[in-house]
Amino acid sequence: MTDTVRIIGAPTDYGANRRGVDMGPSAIRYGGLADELHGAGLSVVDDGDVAAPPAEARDPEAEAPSEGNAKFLRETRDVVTSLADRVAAALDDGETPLVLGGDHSVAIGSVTGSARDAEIGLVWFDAHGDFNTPSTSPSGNVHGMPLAALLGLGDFADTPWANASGLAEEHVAVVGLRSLDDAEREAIHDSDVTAYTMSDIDERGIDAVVDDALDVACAASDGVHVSLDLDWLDPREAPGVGTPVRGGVTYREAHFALERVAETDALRSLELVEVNPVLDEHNETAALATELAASGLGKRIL
Ligand code: B3U
Ligand code: MN
Ligand code: MN
Repeated sequence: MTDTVRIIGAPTDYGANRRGVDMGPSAIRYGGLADELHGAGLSVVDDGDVAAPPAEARDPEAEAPSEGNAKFLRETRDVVTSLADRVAAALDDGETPLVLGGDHSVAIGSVTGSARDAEIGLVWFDAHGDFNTPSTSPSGNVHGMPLAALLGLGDFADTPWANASGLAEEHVAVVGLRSLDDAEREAIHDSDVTAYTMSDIDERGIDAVVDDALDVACAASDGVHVSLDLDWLDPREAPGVGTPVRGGVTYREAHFALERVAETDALRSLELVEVNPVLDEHNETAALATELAASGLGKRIL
């Protein structure tokens, strides 16, 4: 990665089941992001936010892409399309994009932008698989679908804006799973994505699992995008997320994992998603997100 980080906010909650993640970028900035990154010896440029009109502003008459029961797909398409351009522009300018969500649907834009004219790997730290498609989703929330979208699965096979990344399943690793819908479980089994559950972490330790996940992603020739859903952590450490699931990784395990990411020297782009300040306690989840970003971007204690 490069020494200059370009922060890009994507303040959406279209894909979430609860309101509030659209304030994530502000909360993470307010939580001390620039200071943390400066402390890690990095230069920081803040590119502001992509335009994401509040859900209330949508025109119910406007024609929506017809993709099963997926909610706010048109709004999601508009945001991820401009986000992809911003991420690609940062990389073109020799900077490392740091995307702040927003719900996890924004990853469709971040990964597509990062993968433009490049072969990238992807590490997805999450309690959930995010492997639903509009037809399998029990909720219709697009934040449960971004990985399936990026891989062009199911209904997404004909959705060019959602699977423009050319991402290969063999270069994708998902880490920390503990909440999957039946159809997601099947789809993950049928794919060439490598998936690690919390049981794998319990059994083998965070170091072995993260090293294996990074090996999978680093097999791609042009670097790795890391997508960090804050619900990967246990809700005791990260209460301010939309869909908390008990039994997640600890504060120490999360830092260790991000430090390992930095050690590979393969990080191409990073994103932090699903911080919900409405549900947070004293902005602690947002502050934790800033710390983890610094670890992933190379902060060293000694
Ligand atoms: N799998 C469920 C729940 C969910 C996925 N991602 C989050 N929640 N954050 C769904 O709605 O697809
Ligand atoms: Mn997610
Ligand atoms: Mn999640």
